Amino acid sequence: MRKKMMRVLAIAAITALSVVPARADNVCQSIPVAGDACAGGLVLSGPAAKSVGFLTPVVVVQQGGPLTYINADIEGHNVESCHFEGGAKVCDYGPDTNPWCGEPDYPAGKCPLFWSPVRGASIQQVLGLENAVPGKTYGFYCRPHGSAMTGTLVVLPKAS
Ligand SMILES: [Cu+2]
Repeated sequence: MRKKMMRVLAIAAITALSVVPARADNVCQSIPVAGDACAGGLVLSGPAAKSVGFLTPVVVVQQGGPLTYINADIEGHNVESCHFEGGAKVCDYGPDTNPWCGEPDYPAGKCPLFWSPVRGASIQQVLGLENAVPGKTYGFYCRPHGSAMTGTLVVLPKAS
């Protein structure tokens, strides 16, 4: 009985994992996003994201973007270039000249390399990817929810 239940749970887990990317694609196709926002990478979060995390834990993007963040949750979330190592917050920082830099959130030298605003249910562009290094992998998180919402961003060279 227990073995059978474990098998059912394993199948459910595998099914859930294989459904997530397809669902992200479907969301992108079904929402009328202006321009070529969906041509690039897509980060997606849904209801109760502060408990379940991002629905797209690994995202691939070209250097420079575009990277679109679709938040389908009522609560505000964002995408920012910080992650956790051994419980400590580690951030990748960019130039202080970006529009989101400055006090009180991002003092000089501590401005995230890439960033999107914290917004409830919305479609946002993640900015700053022109400063991302091709071939590098970055961790990201949601600023309000920290380690409860994290993901990995793989940056590919710009297609020529
Ligand atoms: Cu969040």
